[in-house]
Amino acid sequence: MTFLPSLGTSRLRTAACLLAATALLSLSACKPAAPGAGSSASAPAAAHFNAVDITGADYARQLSLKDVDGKVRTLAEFKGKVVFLFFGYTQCPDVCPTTMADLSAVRKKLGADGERVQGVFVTVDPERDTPAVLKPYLAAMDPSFVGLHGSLAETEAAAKEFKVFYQKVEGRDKGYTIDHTAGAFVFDPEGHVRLFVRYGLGGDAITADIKALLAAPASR
Ligand SMILES: [Cu+2]
Repeated sequence: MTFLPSLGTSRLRTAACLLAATALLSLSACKPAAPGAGSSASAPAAAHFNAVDITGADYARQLSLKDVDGKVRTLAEFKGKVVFLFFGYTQCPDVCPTTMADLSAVRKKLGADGERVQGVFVTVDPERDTPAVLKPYLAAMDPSFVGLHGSLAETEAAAKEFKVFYQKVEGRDKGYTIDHTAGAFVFDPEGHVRLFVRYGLGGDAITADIKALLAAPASR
């Protein structure tokens, strides 16, 4: 099962397309603007994205957790890059590996610009996803990805800040799976949260959105 966070719609009523997007039903109506096309390149508020535009959201603003080497990492240190942040767990059978593989492919597709895209993976299964488990998992996906790990309380707080849902589901035998929000948050190079990428959006759509964010002037 997949879940979407509440999208704070009252903060998003800036364009008809955004309203359609927040309904999460008619995303195909929101075609991306070709980067540089038209005469309104200086008006980032008018940009259309494939993902859900959550610019100005009053959540997903901060994060501070340790990486797999025990170093505290914050979003602020990634300024200048587009950050693609994802909550998941390494034993996830489908959503997490697919999402991370998509992002890895997007980075390759972007060529040199891919260096300016930072994947960040926050585990919602800190008990099993120890740094020793996270490190090789992410290295195999894409060595540039940063894996973050917190205590149970820290993980809960981080998920709350991002309105991310996650819940253990006990298996029939031993072990468990975790239902969790299947989507990623994208931050622009200024460090502002801009997009929520639904699971399954696809590499091409994500690439177009990230390109637009890399090319855009400061969001405010
Ligand atoms: Cu998953």
